[in-house]
Amino acid sequence: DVVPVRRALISVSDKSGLLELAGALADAGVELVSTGSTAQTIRDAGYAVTDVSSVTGFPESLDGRVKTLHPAVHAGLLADLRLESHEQQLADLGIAPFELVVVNLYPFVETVASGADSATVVENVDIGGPAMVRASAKNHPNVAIVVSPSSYAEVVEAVRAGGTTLELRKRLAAQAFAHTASYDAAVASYFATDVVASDAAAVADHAAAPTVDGDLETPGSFDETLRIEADLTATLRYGENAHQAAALYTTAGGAGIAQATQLHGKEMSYNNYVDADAAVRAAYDFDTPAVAIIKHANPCGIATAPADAADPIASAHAAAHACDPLSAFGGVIAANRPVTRQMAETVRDIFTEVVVAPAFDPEALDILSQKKNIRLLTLPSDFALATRELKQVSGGFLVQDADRFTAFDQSTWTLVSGEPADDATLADLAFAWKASRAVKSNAILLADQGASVGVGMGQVNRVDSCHLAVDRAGDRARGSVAASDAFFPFADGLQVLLDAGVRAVAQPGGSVRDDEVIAAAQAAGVTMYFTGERHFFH
Ligand code: 93A
Repeated sequence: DVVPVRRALISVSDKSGLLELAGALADAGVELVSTGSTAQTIRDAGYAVTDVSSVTGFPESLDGRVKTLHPAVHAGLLADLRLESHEQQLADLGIAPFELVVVNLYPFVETVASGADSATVVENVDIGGPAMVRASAKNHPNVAIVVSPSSYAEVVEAVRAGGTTLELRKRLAAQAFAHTASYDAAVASYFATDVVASDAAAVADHAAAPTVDGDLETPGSFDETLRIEADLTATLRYGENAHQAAALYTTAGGAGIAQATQLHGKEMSYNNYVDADAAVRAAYDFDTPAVAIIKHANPCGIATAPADAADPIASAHAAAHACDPLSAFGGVIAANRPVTRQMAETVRDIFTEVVVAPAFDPEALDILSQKKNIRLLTLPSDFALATRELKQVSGGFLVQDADRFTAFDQSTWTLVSGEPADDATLADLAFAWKASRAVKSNAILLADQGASVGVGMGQVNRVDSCHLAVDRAGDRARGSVAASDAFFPFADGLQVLLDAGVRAVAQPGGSVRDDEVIAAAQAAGVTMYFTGERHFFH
């Protein structure tokens, strides 16, 4: 099922990586056929290229609207050469087949986002490109279709090795159909609004992702006008779901996940960015080496390392993973220290979407790069957690200071039940309290020895979160410590934790029924502190 590549059709709006690709294909003896400015770019670099107009015998016409829409191209894309009749017909027609097609489409989303008028937007609806992409993807037994520069290296490698495999062509075809589907979804959503009257609204919609600019950095002060300044950095394959178009915007001078450098792996998805951000936020809450593993924006494990650990970040990862190995499958991992060889050797054997860290030791990078799909990201050297957060509501934005611990100093906690905790228990409570901040409300986090052992998240009542945390912890609930992101409104949730055998609890306090809650802790002889500060996270 290996198809050697003799002839390639290249037609790209995004020319990044084009010359490396064209050079490698030319060196491998592949004939290049190309459209207008793509052909020009290749030719200018000194490689031989055939103009598509000499293949079609028809000039590129109607301002480029008709370039590749011609049987001489499409028969070459759609012929199924496993069939003698197709091979014969191509020969009779004097048409040569393509074994490789590289297309990326007119930048529709970027054109909308730029505020262009509707005529320009409409002109950027690509017709010929998707036709080639879909034809080639349909004909994947014969043709490899590439829609993203991130696939160039892999395809060049296959060409050099003698041809593309069916496995590769099918995978590329799946990407290709997803790509045209999300492209058409973006076009449809643009047309669904009144194209003529609502250009401005469409631009505003597409600018809805950015964060706050530097004008809002002073805590507690809010400017008269919120100026959003963010640049379109990438269109993503799709949003939270495949039918949602999506893009990444970055703020000038920002130093966060949006500015991370990708060292390896598939393109970052919308959900990858959301989870990577949550993972980084959780891991960087700790000054000591820490790892957070996130799924659907919630932690399935957060851990620090024992003081005497030989390889602290590897220990922290192992402990975070042990919290909930089932959920960690397909997770996003953030480390607040460079990833070591030992950590990489463990991660290698666990299906993981993303690893983000300040750096990777060279051996760690070697090990993890052998996994084709895992995305490896390094944070900018001046990385800093956001100080202001912005959330879109219909018709406007909410802005708030990022959640910071002001009640982290345990000297400000109030002992309301049981004996004062010993140093080890206090350290565990401090860890649990901090870690609970990364858990969506209602959050209950059980911890032991600087690592989460059970997390109850995102429930609409605190009792369910308590049950979830205890169930996840299993045997490890007994003797663990618990943190709750907000007060217990009744004693029932706390009772679930007490029945499971937790040895100490930290919670904000402040319920009108605090007396009942304290009485339950006292009856169980369990140490409980009020921190005086709530950490809802929605
Ligand atoms: O205007 S089109 O819809 N009609 C076509 O026949 C056609 N063929 C390729 N757009 C068409 N393309 C697109 O042109 C490709 O998808 C690619 O994005 C772009 C490359 O054009 P150039 O090589 O001139 O930059």
